[in-house]
Order: sequence, then structure tokens, then C-alpha cells
Amino acid sequence: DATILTETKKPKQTSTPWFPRKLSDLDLFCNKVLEMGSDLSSDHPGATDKVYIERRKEIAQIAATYKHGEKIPTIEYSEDEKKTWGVVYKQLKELSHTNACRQYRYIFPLLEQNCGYSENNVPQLQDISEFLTECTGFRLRPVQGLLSSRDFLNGLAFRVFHATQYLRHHSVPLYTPEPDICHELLGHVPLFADPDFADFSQEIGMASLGASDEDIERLSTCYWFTVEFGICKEGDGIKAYGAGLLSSFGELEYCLSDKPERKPFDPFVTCNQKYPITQYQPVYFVAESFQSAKDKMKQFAETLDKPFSLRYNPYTQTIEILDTK
Ligand code: HBI
Ligand code: FE
Repeated sequence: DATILTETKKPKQTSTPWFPRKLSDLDLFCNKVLEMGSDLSSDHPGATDKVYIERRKEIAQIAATYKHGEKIPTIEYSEDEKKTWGVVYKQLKELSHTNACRQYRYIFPLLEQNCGYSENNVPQLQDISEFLTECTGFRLRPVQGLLSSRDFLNGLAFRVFHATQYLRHHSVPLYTPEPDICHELLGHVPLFADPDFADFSQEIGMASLGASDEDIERLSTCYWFTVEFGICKEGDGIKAYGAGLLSSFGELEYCLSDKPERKPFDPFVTCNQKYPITQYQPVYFVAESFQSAKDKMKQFAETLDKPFSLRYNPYTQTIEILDTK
């Protein structure tokens, strides 16, 4: 029988990976974290601190049980936690006046007025999520720790950013080996309030839906050199817009200095750039504008090999599969 014969052949890798079609589908990956929010590796600054580990478990629990549509629970932060936040906040706010892009500088005071951003207060994800929704339709979801690249990027297709809610260990306030709330709120959040940046981010997200593992790798690299470590032109100069830069005092200074190499952002080139994750970047990519980065990302996305095209329906906030190419 012909069917049986073809089935015994080694299957070609043509099946499309699963992807979320609606917002509540994101509930399905809340527990698929690569590194558990509370299992700390032996070189983590909080690895032997029992109080810290307990606290991480408590906060991880919120993300583990969160469902789309619920309000993100408020966390009462401790004095230690507030102190850590305050140290990071003060330093970064200061340097952002000169080194952050104009969109960041414009939005930061609005977060202070509307979302409880201040040196003495750790803002709440729910308040920020409501603010972002009014600005750009972006929203936050609490997450325990690192998601897979695929799941994390898929969230962006729905204008959802997965944010951690815990703080780095108080013993080294200016260092964290993983995303923490300082990185999310001081690095990422301000830019998601900008319409062009929001569109750009969603563009990467849309490209990641049903993409092959190789393409997810390329898109992650583009994400790395834009959303995390992006630099953009501003007037005659350059400024930082990537969250990894905006949340690191040292690298926010270094990235604009004459030490690193800088190349124009072009997803076809950027997607192949190798990068270190534990030291300052030797190479950065400079975008003309978020609008231009978005157009380039769209062109790049169109070259990815998928058997269908997809459209985001903003009225229903669902993904529509348009045709089989
Ligand atoms: N998961 N929670 C979380 N936060 C991130 O910033 C993150 C992630 N998973 C993967 C990832 N970032 C990037 O390294 C890219 O691979 C998308
Ligand atoms: Fe990040």
C-alpha cells in the first residue's frame, strides 16, 4: 500500500511548529521556563541565601498560576528589595538623560506620573500594563523566569511582554545573571509605550509564529541586537534604546563610546552576528529609526519559509491564517 510505504520513509521536517492563535493560548506556556524562577545555579549571588530563595518561590507562584484576563497580583516589596531597586533606579535615571533615546526620555516622566516609578517604590506590573495598553496596546504578563526563545517571541506577536517580578539579589545591586524587575521596568517598559517601537516588536513576534528552529535562532539574534542591545541615530549622534543597555550603567556608557564596533542595522546581516552573553557587546547595530527598523524587519520576515501567511486581527486580538502559499 502506497501510503504505508511513504510513511515508513524518514519524515521530512515540514510540519509547522505549534503557535498560539489567541491571547489565552499564552496561558499554555507559563510553566515552560528554561530556568525555574526559583532554582538558582550555584554561581547565582543568592544561591545560598535561604530567605531569598523562599522569596523567589513565592513570587514564581504568582506567574505559575496567572491566567490571561486576570489582574496581576500586587507584590508588597521588602525594605531590602526597595533598597536594591532604589540604587539601580537612581544610577540609570541619571545616565539616561544623556545616553537614552528621546522616546525613553519622553516616556520616563510619564511612568513616574502614572505608574508609581520612583526611587522609593518598586512599581507594580498591573499598573504598568494598564498604562502600556492605553499607549500602544502592549500588555505585561508575569513570568517565572526565562522562556524559550520561541515562546517569548510568540508573545510579542500579541503585543504581550513577559516580565519577571522578582528583584536581583541585594548583595550586588548592579549585577544580575538573569532578567529581573529592574531590567524589565527600567530597560524594556519605557520603549513599549512608543508606537513605532511597539510595531517593530510585534513584527519580530509575528515572524516567529510557526517559524523553523533555524529562523527562530535568526529572529532571536535580531531581537538581541535591537530590543536588547539596540542603538539608534538621533540628530547627528547616536543613543541607546536596547533594554540590556538601558538597564546596565556600565554598558550604557560603553556602547556609545569609541571602543565597540558599530554597524548599520540590517536584519539580513544582523541575524548572523555571533554575540557574547556575559560581557559587553563587541559589536552593536545602529537603526535609522524604529520605523525604518520595522520596515526592514517586515522585508526580512517575508523571506522566511512558511507554508502560509499570517495576519494579526486587532479587533479580536487573534491570529488569522490567510492562505497556504
Ligand atoms: N524569557 N522571560 C524571558 N525574558 C527574556 O527577556 C527572554 C526570555 N527568553 C528568551 C529571550 N529573552 C531572548 O534571549 C531571545 O531568545 C528572544
Ligand atoms: Fe530583556
